[in-house]
Amino acid sequence: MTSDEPTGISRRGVVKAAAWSLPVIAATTTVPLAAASAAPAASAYIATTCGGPDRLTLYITNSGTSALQTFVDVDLDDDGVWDAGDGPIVNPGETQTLGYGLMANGAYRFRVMTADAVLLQERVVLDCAPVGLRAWTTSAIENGTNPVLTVHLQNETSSPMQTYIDLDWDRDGIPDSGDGPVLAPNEYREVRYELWFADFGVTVRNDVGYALNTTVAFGSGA
Ligand SMILES: [Ca+2]
Ligand SMILES: [Ca+2]
Repeated sequence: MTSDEPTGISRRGVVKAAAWSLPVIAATTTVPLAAASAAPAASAYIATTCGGPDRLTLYITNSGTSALQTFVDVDLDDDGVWDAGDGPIVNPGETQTLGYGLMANGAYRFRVMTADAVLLQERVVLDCAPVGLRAWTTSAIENGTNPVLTVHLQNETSSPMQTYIDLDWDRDGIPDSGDGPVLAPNEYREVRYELWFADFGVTVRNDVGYALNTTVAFGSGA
């Protein structure tokens, strides 16, 4: 993995599922740790989508009548020690969706709690087939003022490949412009964009799934 590829665990709050994202409920075992207590007015589950921009998505639903502070713990390296944790406040009747990006294959543990109940504790094993496409970005300010983004594409298969590069200017999860070349077998290609936006999302995919899902910021240094 190069430094330009997404680290995968930068959690994003995904507001809307993209049209191509078809969640499949992970085939893992959920331990009902809170079974003995009163049924919590909330629930949580994890869906996996190998071909989507978020390979792991956590859904937390508050079916109660008051806002609920939740706590989300994630064990990234499956060593039994929680590595990251926070959690949203979920309003009554609301489902919060937390996307976890292009996670690498492997095992991840999640725990979702409220102040007095464990809603979910689950170990998810991700085993996604390779998409055959590697993509990364580089950026530069040319001539002192012109921001230029270069999207690098590498077809890692021996077949022609249609690619899709989507740019999301306002980072609302909905692509605002898109194109993408057809790569010859094993072709490496650079696609150049001269840009005037400071902060935007970039996704690259083929017909199998996503190779890149990241954000790019051209900072002023301030
Ligand atoms: Ca850990
Ligand atoms: Ca958009």
